[in-house]
Amino acid sequence: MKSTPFEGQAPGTSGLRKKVRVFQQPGYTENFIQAVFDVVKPEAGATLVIGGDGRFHNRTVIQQAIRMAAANGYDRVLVGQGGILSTPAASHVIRKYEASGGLVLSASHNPGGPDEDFGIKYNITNGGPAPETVTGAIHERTKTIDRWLTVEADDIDLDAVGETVVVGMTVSVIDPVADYADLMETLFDFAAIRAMVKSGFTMRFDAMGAVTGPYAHEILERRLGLAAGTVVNGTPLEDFGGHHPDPNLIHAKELYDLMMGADAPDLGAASDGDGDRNLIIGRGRFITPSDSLAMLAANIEVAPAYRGRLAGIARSMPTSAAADRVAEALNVPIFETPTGWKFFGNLLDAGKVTICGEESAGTGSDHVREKDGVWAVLLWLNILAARGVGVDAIAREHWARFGRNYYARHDYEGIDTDRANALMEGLKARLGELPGRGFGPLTVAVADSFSYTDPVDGSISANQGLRILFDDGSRVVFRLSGTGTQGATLRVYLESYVPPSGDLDAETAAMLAHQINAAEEIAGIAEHTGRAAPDVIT
Ligand code: VG1
Ligand code: CO
Repeated sequence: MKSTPFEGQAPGTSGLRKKVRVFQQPGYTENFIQAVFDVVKPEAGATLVIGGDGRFHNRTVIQQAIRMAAANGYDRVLVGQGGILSTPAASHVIRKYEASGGLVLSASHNPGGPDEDFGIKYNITNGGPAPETVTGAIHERTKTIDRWLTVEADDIDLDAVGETVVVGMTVSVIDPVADYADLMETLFDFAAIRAMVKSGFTMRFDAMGAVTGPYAHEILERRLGLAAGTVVNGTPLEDFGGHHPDPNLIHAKELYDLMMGADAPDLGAASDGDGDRNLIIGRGRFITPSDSLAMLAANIEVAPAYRGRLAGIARSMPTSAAADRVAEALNVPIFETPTGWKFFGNLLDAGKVTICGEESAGTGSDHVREKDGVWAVLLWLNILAARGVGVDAIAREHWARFGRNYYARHDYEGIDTDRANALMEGLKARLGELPGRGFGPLTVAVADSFSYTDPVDGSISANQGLRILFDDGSRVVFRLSGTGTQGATLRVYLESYVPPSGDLDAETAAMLAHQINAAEEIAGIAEHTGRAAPDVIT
Protein backbone atom coordinates (compact mmCIF):
# COMPACT_ATOMS: atom_id res chain seq x y z
CA MET A 1 0.00 0.00 0.00
CA LYS A 2 1.24 3.48 -0.81
CA SER A 3 1.83 5.72 2.17
CA THR A 4 3.38 9.00 3.30
CA PRO A 5 5.35 9.63 6.51
CA PHE A 6 3.80 10.78 9.80
CA GLU A 7 5.58 13.23 12.07
CA GLY A 8 6.81 12.18 15.47
CA GLN A 9 7.13 8.40 15.20
CA ALA A 10 10.15 8.43 17.51
CA PRO A 11 10.29 5.56 20.01
CA GLY A 12 10.71 6.99 23.54
CA THR A 13 11.94 5.41 26.76
CA SER A 14 9.96 2.28 25.95
CA GLY A 15 8.61 2.21 22.38
CA LEU A 16 6.21 4.48 20.49
CA ARG A 17 3.40 5.68 22.76
CA LYS A 18 0.51 7.81 21.53
CA LYS A 19 -3.21 8.22 22.01
CA VAL A 20 -5.28 5.39 20.52
CA ARG A 21 -6.82 7.93 18.11
CA VAL A 22 -3.37 8.66 16.72
CA PHE A 23 -2.70 4.98 16.10
CA GLN A 24 -6.15 4.67 14.49
CA GLN A 25 -5.29 7.12 11.67
CA PRO A 26 -5.16 5.16 8.40
CA GLY A 27 -1.57 4.08 7.77
CA TYR A 28 -0.15 5.33 11.07
CA THR A 29 0.31 1.97 12.77
CA GLU A 30 1.17 0.26 9.49
CA ASN A 31 3.90 2.81 8.71
CA PHE A 32 5.53 2.22 12.07
CA ILE A 33 5.39 -1.57 11.90
CA GLN A 34 6.70 -1.48 8.33
CA ALA A 35 9.56 0.76 9.44
CA VAL A 36 10.42 -1.89 12.06
CA PHE A 37 10.39 -4.66 9.46
CA ASP A 38 12.40 -2.56 6.99
CA VAL A 39 15.08 -2.03 9.63
CA VAL A 40 15.27 -5.54 11.07
CA LYS A 41 14.84 -7.29 7.69
CA PRO A 42 13.56 -10.72 8.76
CA GLU A 43 15.60 -13.59 7.35
CA ALA A 44 14.05 -16.68 5.80
CA GLY A 45 12.61 -18.87 8.54
CA ALA A 46 12.29 -16.00 11.02
CA THR A 47 9.77 -16.17 13.86
CA LEU A 48 8.04 -13.08 15.25
CA VAL A 49 6.38 -12.97 18.68
CA ILE A 50 3.38 -10.68 19.12
CA GLY A 51 1.94 -9.98 22.53
CA GLY A 52 0.02 -7.25 24.23
CA ASP A 53 -1.35 -6.15 27.55
CA GLY A 54 -4.96 -6.58 26.45
CA ARG A 55 -5.77 -2.89 26.32
CA PHE A 56 -8.24 -1.31 23.89
CA HIS A 57 -7.01 -1.54 20.25
CA ASN A 58 -4.72 -4.50 21.06
CA ARG A 59 -6.64 -7.04 18.97
CA THR A 60 -6.92 -4.71 15.97
CA VAL A 61 -3.19 -4.07 15.83
CA ILE A 62 -2.39 -7.77 16.30
CA GLN A 63 -4.46 -8.66 13.23
CA GLN A 64 -2.78 -5.88 11.21
CA ALA A 65 0.66 -7.01 12.36
CA ILE A 66 0.00 -10.66 11.47
CA ARG A 67 -0.93 -9.77 7.88
CA MET A 68 2.06 -7.46 7.58
CA ALA A 69 4.42 -10.09 9.02
CA ALA A 70 3.20 -12.54 6.36
CA ALA A 71 3.83 -9.99 3.62
CA ASN A 72 7.29 -9.19 4.99
CA GLY A 73 8.56 -12.74 4.82
CA TYR A 74 8.22 -14.08 8.38
CA ASP A 75 7.90 -17.83 8.53
CA ARG A 76 5.98 -17.98 11.78
CA VAL A 77 4.20 -15.78 14.29
CA LEU A 78 3.63 -16.73 17.93
CA VAL A 79 0.84 -14.81 19.59
CA GLY A 80 -0.61 -15.12 23.07
CA GLN A 81 -4.18 -16.39 23.40
CA GLY A 82 -6.61 -13.49 23.55
CA GLY A 83 -3.78 -11.27 22.33
CA ILE A 84 -2.28 -11.44 25.83
CA LEU A 85 1.39 -11.73 26.74
CA SER A 86 2.84 -9.80 29.63
CA THR A 87 6.01 -7.93 28.65
CA PRO A 88 8.30 -10.32 30.59
CA ALA A 89 6.41 -13.34 29.23
CA ALA A 90 6.89 -12.01 25.69
CA SER A 91 10.59 -11.64 26.43
CA HIS A 92 10.73 -15.25 27.62
CA VAL A 93 8.80 -16.56 24.60
CA ILE A 94 11.17 -14.73 22.21
CA ARG A 95 14.15 -16.37 23.94
CA LYS A 96 12.65 -19.82 24.38
CA TYR A 97 11.49 -20.22 20.77
CA GLU A 98 14.53 -18.43 19.35
CA ALA A 99 12.40 -15.84 17.60
CA SER A 100 14.14 -13.10 15.65
CA GLY A 101 12.20 -10.55 17.69
CA GLY A 102 8.82 -9.46 18.91
CA LEU A 103 6.25 -6.70 18.89
CA VAL A 104 5.12 -5.80 22.39
CA LEU A 105 1.87 -3.87 22.24
CA SER A 106 1.49 -1.82 25.38
CA ALA A 107 1.49 1.62 26.89
CA SER A 108 2.37 0.00 30.20
CA HIS A 109 1.06 1.95 33.19
CA ASN A 110 -0.76 4.56 31.08
CA PRO A 111 -4.57 4.31 31.07
CA GLY A 112 -6.39 2.43 28.29
CA GLY A 113 -9.55 2.96 26.25
CA PRO A 114 -10.63 4.75 23.04
CA ASP A 115 -9.47 8.12 24.37
CA GLU A 116 -6.41 6.84 26.18
CA ASP A 117 -3.03 5.41 25.27
CA PHE A 118 -1.56 2.68 23.09
CA GLY A 119 2.02 1.70 22.36
CA ILE A 120 4.24 -0.49 20.19
CA LYS A 121 7.72 -1.63 21.10
CA TYR A 122 10.10 -3.85 19.17
CA ASN A 123 12.20 -6.37 21.09
CA ILE A 124 15.26 -8.01 19.58
CA THR A 125 16.30 -11.65 19.57
CA ASN A 126 17.74 -11.57 23.10
CA GLY A 127 14.18 -10.83 24.25
CA GLY A 128 14.95 -7.26 25.30
CA PRO A 129 13.89 -3.84 24.03
CA ALA A 130 15.73 -2.78 20.89
CA PRO A 131 18.77 -0.65 21.71
CA GLU A 132 19.02 2.97 20.61
CA THR A 133 20.88 2.11 17.40
CA VAL A 134 17.81 0.13 16.29
CA THR A 135 15.14 2.52 17.60
CA GLY A 136 17.03 5.39 15.99
CA ALA A 137 17.08 3.59 12.64
CA ILE A 138 13.36 2.83 12.95
CA HIS A 139 12.62 6.51 13.57
CA GLU A 140 14.75 7.51 10.56
CA ARG A 141 12.90 4.99 8.39
CA THR A 142 9.50 6.41 9.43
CA LYS A 143 10.57 9.76 7.95
CA THR A 144 10.96 8.43 4.42
CA ILE A 145 8.57 5.49 4.29
CA ASP A 146 6.37 5.44 1.19
CA ARG A 147 4.66 2.05 1.32
CA TRP A 148 3.73 -0.79 3.60
CA LEU A 149 3.25 -4.44 2.78
CA THR A 150 0.28 -6.60 3.68
CA VAL A 151 -1.60 -9.65 2.46
CA GLU A 152 -5.30 -10.27 1.89
CA ALA A 153 -6.42 -12.55 4.71
CA ASP A 154 -9.21 -12.84 7.26
CA ASP A 155 -8.63 -12.09 10.93
CA ILE A 156 -7.45 -15.15 12.80
CA ASP A 157 -9.21 -16.49 15.90
CA LEU A 158 -7.07 -15.17 18.74
CA ASP A 159 -9.10 -16.94 21.40
CA ALA A 160 -8.39 -20.54 20.46
CA VAL A 161 -4.98 -22.10 21.06
CA GLY A 162 -3.82 -23.70 17.80
CA GLU A 163 -2.28 -23.08 14.40
CA THR A 164 -3.55 -21.25 11.34
CA VAL A 165 -1.78 -20.56 8.06
CA VAL A 166 -1.94 -17.00 6.79
CA VAL A 167 -0.72 -16.85 3.17
CA GLY A 168 2.12 -19.30 3.76
CA MET A 169 3.01 -18.10 7.26
CA THR A 170 2.12 -20.20 10.31
CA VAL A 171 0.41 -18.39 13.16
CA SER A 172 0.50 -20.23 16.49
CA VAL A 173 -1.83 -19.00 19.20
CA ILE A 174 -0.11 -20.08 22.41
CA ASP A 175 -1.06 -20.31 26.08
CA PRO A 176 0.31 -16.98 27.38
CA VAL A 177 0.95 -18.24 30.92
CA ALA A 178 2.35 -21.80 30.77
CA ASP A 179 5.91 -21.15 29.51
CA TYR A 180 6.35 -18.25 31.90
CA ALA A 181 4.97 -20.09 34.93
CA ASP A 182 7.26 -23.05 34.19
CA LEU A 183 10.25 -20.70 34.02
CA MET A 184 9.37 -19.26 37.44
CA GLU A 185 9.36 -22.77 38.93
CA THR A 186 12.95 -23.25 37.78
CA LEU A 187 14.10 -20.04 39.51
CA PHE A 188 12.53 -20.17 42.95
CA ASP A 189 12.02 -22.61 45.81
CA PHE A 190 8.31 -23.21 45.29
CA ALA A 191 8.31 -25.95 47.95
CA ALA A 192 9.56 -23.53 50.61
CA ILE A 193 7.00 -20.91 49.60
CA ARG A 194 4.23 -23.53 49.66
CA ALA A 195 5.31 -24.58 53.16
CA MET A 196 5.19 -20.94 54.31
CA VAL A 197 1.69 -20.62 52.85
CA LYS A 198 0.60 -23.83 54.62
CA SER A 199 1.79 -22.41 57.92
CA GLY A 200 -0.55 -19.43 57.53
CA PHE A 201 1.20 -16.85 55.30
CA THR A 202 -1.28 -14.58 53.51
CA MET A 203 -1.02 -12.01 50.75
CA ARG A 204 -2.97 -9.82 48.37
CA PHE A 205 -1.89 -9.34 44.76
CA ASP A 206 -3.63 -6.51 42.90
CA ALA A 207 -3.41 -7.12 39.15
CA MET A 208 -5.10 -3.75 38.57
CA GLY A 209 -7.39 -5.09 35.82
CA ALA A 210 -4.29 -5.53 33.69
CA VAL A 211 -2.26 -8.32 32.18
CA THR A 212 -0.81 -10.11 35.24
CA GLY A 213 -4.16 -11.47 36.47
CA PRO A 214 -3.92 -14.81 34.61
CA TYR A 215 -0.24 -15.20 35.61
CA ALA A 216 -0.92 -14.45 39.27
CA HIS A 217 -3.97 -16.74 39.45
CA GLU A 218 -1.94 -19.61 38.00
CA ILE A 219 1.30 -19.11 39.93
CA LEU A 220 0.16 -17.71 43.29
CA GLU A 221 -3.15 -19.45 43.76
CA ARG A 222 -2.79 -22.68 41.75
CA ARG A 223 0.91 -23.51 41.99
CA LEU A 224 1.78 -21.96 45.37
CA GLY A 225 -1.48 -22.68 47.16
CA LEU A 226 -2.38 -19.15 48.27
CA ALA A 227 -6.11 -18.86 48.98
CA ALA A 228 -8.54 -18.14 46.16
CA GLY A 229 -9.18 -14.42 46.33
CA THR A 230 -5.51 -13.60 46.96
CA VAL A 231 -5.45 -12.11 43.45
CA VAL A 232 -7.82 -9.17 43.04
CA ASN A 233 -8.73 -7.31 39.81
CA GLY A 234 -7.41 -10.43 38.09
CA THR A 235 -9.22 -10.21 34.76
CA PRO A 236 -7.48 -8.16 32.05
CA LEU A 237 -9.82 -5.37 30.94
CA GLU A 238 -9.53 -3.17 27.85
CA ASP A 239 -9.76 -0.03 29.98
CA PHE A 240 -8.27 -1.47 33.21
CA GLY A 241 -11.60 -0.72 34.88
CA GLY A 242 -11.08 2.99 34.17
CA HIS A 243 -7.98 3.20 36.38
CA HIS A 244 -4.31 3.88 35.76
CA PRO A 245 -2.69 0.45 35.99
CA ASP A 246 0.26 2.05 37.76
CA PRO A 247 1.39 0.23 40.91
CA ASN A 248 2.21 3.13 43.18
CA LEU A 249 0.74 4.50 46.38
CA ILE A 250 -1.66 6.76 44.50
CA HIS A 251 -3.13 4.34 42.00
CA ALA A 252 -2.92 1.27 44.25
CA LYS A 253 -4.23 3.19 47.26
CA GLU A 254 -6.72 0.52 48.28
CA LEU A 255 -3.90 -2.00 48.60
CA TYR A 256 -1.82 0.49 50.54
CA ASP A 257 -4.69 1.22 52.94
CA LEU A 258 -5.23 -2.50 53.48
CA MET A 259 -1.53 -3.03 54.21
CA MET A 260 -1.45 -0.18 56.73
CA GLY A 261 -4.61 -1.38 58.50
CA ALA A 262 -5.34 -3.89 61.25
CA ASP A 263 -6.35 -6.67 58.82
CA ALA A 264 -3.27 -6.52 56.64
CA PRO A 265 -2.02 -9.79 55.16
CA ASP A 266 1.71 -10.56 55.33
CA LEU A 267 2.48 -9.20 51.87
CA GLY A 268 0.78 -6.79 49.49
CA ALA A 269 1.87 -6.57 45.87
CA ALA A 270 0.67 -5.11 42.59
CA SER A 271 1.77 -4.94 38.99
CA ASP A 272 1.25 -2.58 36.06
CA GLY A 273 -0.55 -2.67 32.70
CA ASP A 274 1.94 -4.93 30.94
CA GLY A 275 3.24 -6.78 34.00
CA ASP A 276 6.80 -5.52 34.14
CA ARG A 277 6.52 -3.32 37.25
CA ASN A 278 5.95 -4.32 40.86
CA LEU A 279 4.83 -2.72 44.09
CA ILE A 280 5.86 -4.34 47.37
CA ILE A 281 4.22 -3.47 50.69
CA GLY A 282 4.71 -5.43 53.88
CA ARG A 283 2.32 -5.25 56.80
CA GLY A 284 2.72 -1.62 57.86
CA ARG A 285 5.80 -1.13 55.68
CA PHE A 286 6.03 0.26 52.14
CA ILE A 287 9.25 -0.67 50.36
CA THR A 288 10.45 1.91 47.82
CA PRO A 289 11.42 0.35 44.49
CA SER A 290 15.02 1.49 44.96
CA ASP A 291 15.14 -0.19 48.38
CA SER A 292 13.46 -3.27 46.96
CA LEU A 293 16.24 -3.60 44.38
CA ALA A 294 18.86 -3.34 47.12
CA MET A 295 17.09 -5.79 49.43
CA LEU A 296 16.49 -8.30 46.64
CA ALA A 297 20.13 -8.07 45.55
CA ALA A 298 21.34 -8.54 49.13
CA ASN A 299 19.22 -11.69 49.52
CA ILE A 300 18.99 -13.06 45.98
CA GLU A 301 21.25 -16.02 46.66
CA VAL A 302 18.55 -17.71 48.78
CA ALA A 303 16.74 -18.46 45.51
CA PRO A 304 17.96 -21.70 43.90
CA ALA A 305 18.68 -20.32 40.43
CA TYR A 306 20.83 -17.49 41.82
CA ARG A 307 22.87 -19.36 44.40
CA GLY A 308 26.54 -18.43 44.13
CA ARG A 309 26.14 -16.44 40.97
CA LEU A 310 25.49 -12.75 41.69
CA ALA A 311 27.82 -11.28 39.06
CA GLY A 312 26.89 -7.62 39.42
CA ILE A 313 24.03 -5.16 39.92
CA ALA A 314 22.75 -2.45 37.58
CA ARG A 315 20.45 0.45 38.31
CA SER A 316 19.24 3.40 36.28
CA MET A 317 20.86 6.71 37.17
CA PRO A 318 17.85 8.24 38.98
CA THR A 319 17.41 5.08 41.09
CA SER A 320 18.75 5.52 44.62
CA ALA A 321 22.25 4.38 45.49
CA ALA A 322 20.96 1.83 48.02
CA ALA A 323 21.98 -0.97 45.64
CA ASP A 324 25.49 0.50 45.38
CA ARG A 325 26.10 -0.18 49.06
CA VAL A 326 25.01 -3.78 48.64
CA ALA A 327 27.30 -4.21 45.64
CA GLU A 328 30.18 -2.77 47.62
CA ALA A 329 29.55 -5.06 50.60
CA LEU A 330 29.21 -8.13 48.39
CA ASN A 331 32.20 -7.10 46.33
CA VAL A 332 30.43 -7.15 42.96
CA PRO A 333 30.36 -4.34 40.36
CA ILE A 334 27.53 -1.79 40.15
CA PHE A 335 26.52 -0.18 36.84
CA GLU A 336 24.63 3.10 36.49
CA THR A 337 22.67 3.31 33.23
CA PRO A 338 20.23 5.79 31.69
CA THR A 339 16.51 5.35 32.33
CA GLY A 340 14.83 2.53 30.39
CA TRP A 341 15.32 -1.23 30.34
CA LYS A 342 17.00 -1.20 26.92
CA PHE A 343 20.23 -0.11 28.59
CA PHE A 344 20.44 -3.27 30.71
CA GLY A 345 20.38 -5.70 27.76
CA ASN A 346 24.08 -5.61 26.91
CA LEU A 347 25.13 -5.93 30.56
CA LEU A 348 22.86 -8.95 31.03
CA ASP A 349 23.93 -10.59 27.75
CA ALA A 350 27.58 -10.13 28.69
CA GLY A 351 27.02 -11.72 32.11
CA LYS A 352 28.18 -8.55 33.87
CA VAL A 353 25.05 -8.23 35.97
CA THR A 354 22.49 -10.65 37.40
CA ILE A 355 19.88 -8.25 38.79
CA CYS A 356 18.81 -4.77 37.64
CA GLY A 357 16.25 -2.23 38.70
CA GLU A 358 14.74 1.20 38.35
CA GLU A 359 13.16 3.61 40.82
CA SER A 360 9.95 3.44 38.76
CA ALA A 361 9.04 0.04 40.25
CA GLY A 362 10.92 -2.17 37.81
CA THR A 363 13.12 -5.03 38.90
CA GLY A 364 14.37 -8.00 36.92
CA SER A 365 17.21 -10.41 36.33
CA ASP A 366 19.01 -12.33 33.63
CA HIS A 367 16.10 -14.83 33.34
CA VAL A 368 14.58 -12.57 30.65
CA ARG A 369 15.52 -9.18 29.17
CA GLU A 370 12.66 -7.11 30.58
CA LYS A 371 11.75 -6.01 34.04
CA ASP A 372 9.39 -8.49 35.59
CA GLY A 373 6.68 -7.73 38.15
CA VAL A 374 5.61 -11.27 39.08
CA TRP A 375 9.26 -12.37 39.26
CA ALA A 376 10.00 -9.65 41.82
CA VAL A 377 7.03 -10.73 43.92
CA LEU A 378 8.18 -14.36 43.79
CA LEU A 379 11.72 -13.42 44.78
CA TRP A 380 10.30 -11.54 47.78
CA LEU A 381 8.22 -14.62 48.65
CA ASN A 382 11.27 -16.86 48.34
CA ILE A 383 13.28 -14.54 50.61
CA LEU A 384 10.50 -14.34 53.20
CA ALA A 385 10.21 -18.15 53.17
CA ALA A 386 13.96 -18.67 53.46
CA ARG A 387 14.55 -16.02 56.12
CA GLY A 388 11.44 -16.75 58.17
CA VAL A 389 10.82 -13.09 59.01
CA GLY A 390 8.44 -10.41 57.68
CA VAL A 391 8.99 -7.60 55.19
CA ASP A 392 9.39 -4.95 57.89
CA ALA A 393 12.09 -6.96 59.68
CA ILE A 394 13.98 -7.47 56.42
CA ALA A 395 13.88 -3.71 55.76
CA ARG A 396 15.01 -2.77 59.29
CA GLU A 397 17.87 -5.27 59.21
CA HIS A 398 18.90 -3.99 55.81
CA TRP A 399 19.03 -0.35 56.91
CA ALA A 400 20.83 -1.26 60.12
CA ARG A 401 23.56 -2.84 58.01
CA PHE A 402 23.74 -0.53 54.97
CA GLY A 403 22.12 2.71 56.09
CA ARG A 404 19.00 4.14 54.47
CA ASN A 405 18.55 6.11 51.25
CA TYR A 406 15.49 8.33 51.72
CA TYR A 407 13.99 8.79 48.31
CA ALA A 408 11.09 10.40 46.45
CA ARG A 409 10.15 11.33 42.90
CA HIS A 410 8.05 14.42 42.21
CA ASP A 411 6.21 14.41 38.87
CA TYR A 412 4.78 17.51 37.18
CA GLU A 413 2.51 16.02 34.54
CA GLY A 414 1.07 17.36 31.32
CA ILE A 415 2.98 20.64 31.44
CA ASP A 416 3.57 22.76 28.38
CA THR A 417 6.36 21.22 26.30
CA ASP A 418 8.07 24.53 25.50
CA ARG A 419 8.09 25.55 29.15
CA ALA A 420 9.44 22.16 30.22
CA ASN A 421 12.20 22.41 27.62
CA ALA A 422 12.97 25.96 28.75
CA LEU A 423 13.40 24.75 32.33
CA MET A 424 15.76 21.97 31.29
CA GLU A 425 17.74 24.07 28.80
CA GLY A 426 18.04 26.94 31.25
CA LEU A 427 19.28 24.66 34.00
CA LYS A 428 21.68 22.88 31.68
CA ALA A 429 23.22 26.20 30.68
CA ARG A 430 23.74 27.13 34.35
CA LEU A 431 25.23 23.80 35.50
CA GLY A 432 28.77 25.16 35.32
CA GLU A 433 27.97 27.92 37.85
CA LEU A 434 26.52 25.60 40.48
CA PRO A 435 29.48 23.79 42.08
CA GLY A 436 30.44 25.49 45.33
CA ARG A 437 27.13 27.32 45.69
CA GLY A 438 25.09 26.79 48.84
CA PHE A 439 21.37 26.11 49.03
CA GLY A 440 20.30 26.12 52.67
CA PRO A 441 22.66 23.73 54.44
CA LEU A 442 23.59 22.00 51.15
CA THR A 443 26.55 22.84 48.94
CA VAL A 444 26.72 21.67 45.34
CA ALA A 445 29.67 19.35 44.73
CA VAL A 446 28.99 18.30 41.14
CA ALA A 447 26.42 19.40 38.55
CA ASP A 448 26.33 17.65 35.19
CA SER A 449 24.26 16.24 32.37
CA PHE A 450 24.40 12.45 32.64
CA SER A 451 26.02 10.70 29.70
CA TYR A 452 26.44 6.92 29.49
CA THR A 453 29.04 4.94 27.64
CA ASP A 454 27.90 1.34 27.25
CA PRO A 455 30.75 -0.79 28.64
CA VAL A 456 29.98 -3.59 26.18
CA ASP A 457 29.59 -1.91 22.79
CA GLY A 458 30.99 1.54 23.57
CA SER A 459 27.87 3.36 22.36
CA ILE A 460 27.26 6.74 23.98
CA SER A 461 23.90 8.05 25.18
CA ALA A 462 24.13 11.70 26.17
CA ASN A 463 21.61 14.05 27.79
CA GLN A 464 20.08 11.46 30.09
CA GLY A 465 19.16 13.77 32.95
CA LEU A 466 20.62 16.70 34.92
CA ARG A 467 22.29 15.75 38.19
CA ILE A 468 23.00 18.03 41.12
CA LEU A 469 25.14 16.20 43.68
CA PHE A 470 25.57 17.83 47.09
CA ASP A 471 28.59 17.54 49.35
CA ASP A 472 26.69 15.52 51.99
CA GLY A 473 26.04 12.75 49.44
CA SER A 474 22.43 13.77 48.77
CA ARG A 475 21.26 14.75 45.30
CA VAL A 476 18.54 16.05 43.02
CA VAL A 477 18.03 14.83 39.44
CA PHE A 478 15.89 16.49 36.75
CA ARG A 479 14.58 14.60 33.72
CA LEU A 480 11.78 14.83 31.20
CA SER A 481 9.69 11.68 30.79
CA GLY A 482 9.93 9.75 27.54
CA THR A 483 6.71 7.75 27.91
CA GLY A 484 3.98 10.38 28.17
CA THR A 485 1.50 11.15 25.40
CA GLN A 486 0.39 14.64 26.37
CA GLY A 487 2.61 17.67 26.83
CA ALA A 488 5.69 17.04 28.95
CA THR A 489 6.22 15.45 32.33
CA LEU A 490 9.02 16.77 34.51
CA ARG A 491 10.45 14.26 36.96
CA VAL A 492 12.42 15.53 39.94
CA TYR A 493 14.23 12.75 41.81
CA LEU A 494 15.30 13.45 45.40
CA GLU A 495 17.61 11.41 47.57
CA SER A 496 19.48 11.70 50.86
CA TYR A 497 21.50 9.09 52.71
CA VAL A 498 21.59 8.30 56.41
CA PRO A 499 24.27 5.91 57.73
CA PRO A 500 23.40 3.00 60.08
CA SER A 501 24.10 5.26 63.07
CA GLY A 502 21.55 7.87 61.86
CA ASP A 503 17.76 8.15 62.03
CA LEU A 504 16.54 5.10 60.11
CA ASP A 505 12.85 5.54 60.93
CA ALA A 506 12.04 9.09 59.88
CA GLU A 507 9.41 10.48 57.51
CA THR A 508 10.70 10.63 53.94
CA ALA A 509 9.34 14.13 53.26
CA ALA A 510 11.12 15.53 56.31
CA MET A 511 14.38 13.84 55.37
CA LEU A 512 14.21 15.41 51.89
CA ALA A 513 13.06 18.91 52.86
CA HIS A 514 16.42 20.58 52.12
CA GLN A 515 16.72 18.83 48.75
CA ILE A 516 13.15 19.84 47.83
CA ASN A 517 13.90 23.48 48.64
CA ALA A 518 17.18 23.34 46.74
CA ALA A 519 15.48 21.84 43.67
CA GLU A 520 13.00 24.70 43.59
CA GLU A 521 15.68 27.32 44.07
CA ILE A 522 17.98 25.81 41.46
CA ALA A 523 15.42 25.15 38.74
CA GLY A 524 12.54 27.57 39.39
CA ILE A 525 10.03 24.76 39.03
CA ALA A 526 6.97 26.73 40.15
CA GLU A 527 7.76 29.62 37.85
CA HIS A 528 8.43 27.43 34.81
CA THR A 529 5.60 24.95 35.25
CA GLY A 530 3.02 27.23 36.82
CA ARG A 531 2.47 24.54 39.45
CA ALA A 532 2.90 25.13 43.16
CA ALA A 533 3.24 21.43 43.92
CA PRO A 534 3.90 18.17 42.07
CA ASP A 535 0.94 16.22 40.66
CA VAL A 536 2.25 12.87 41.83
CA ILE A 537 4.76 11.98 44.53
CA THR A 538 6.08 8.43 44.53
C1 VG1 B 1 9.25 5.55 32.77
C2 VG1 B 1 10.15 5.20 33.94
C3 VG1 B 1 11.29 4.31 33.47
C4 VG1 B 1 10.70 3.07 32.78
C5 VG1 B 1 9.75 3.49 31.68
C6 VG1 B 1 9.05 2.32 31.05
O1 VG1 B 1 9.99 6.26 31.81
O2 VG1 B 1 10.67 6.36 34.54
O3 VG1 B 1 12.09 3.95 34.57
O4 VG1 B 1 11.71 2.26 32.25
O5 VG1 B 1 8.75 4.36 32.19
O6 VG1 B 1 8.36 1.57 32.01
P1 VG1 B 1 9.94 7.87 31.66
O7 VG1 B 1 10.75 8.18 30.45
O8 VG1 B 1 8.48 8.24 31.56
O9 VG1 B 1 10.53 8.40 32.93
V1 VG1 B 1 6.95 0.78 31.57
O10 VG1 B 1 6.48 -0.13 32.86
O11 VG1 B 1 6.12 2.05 30.97
O12 VG1 B 1 7.36 -0.22 30.20
CO1 CO C 1 5.21 -1.54 32.27
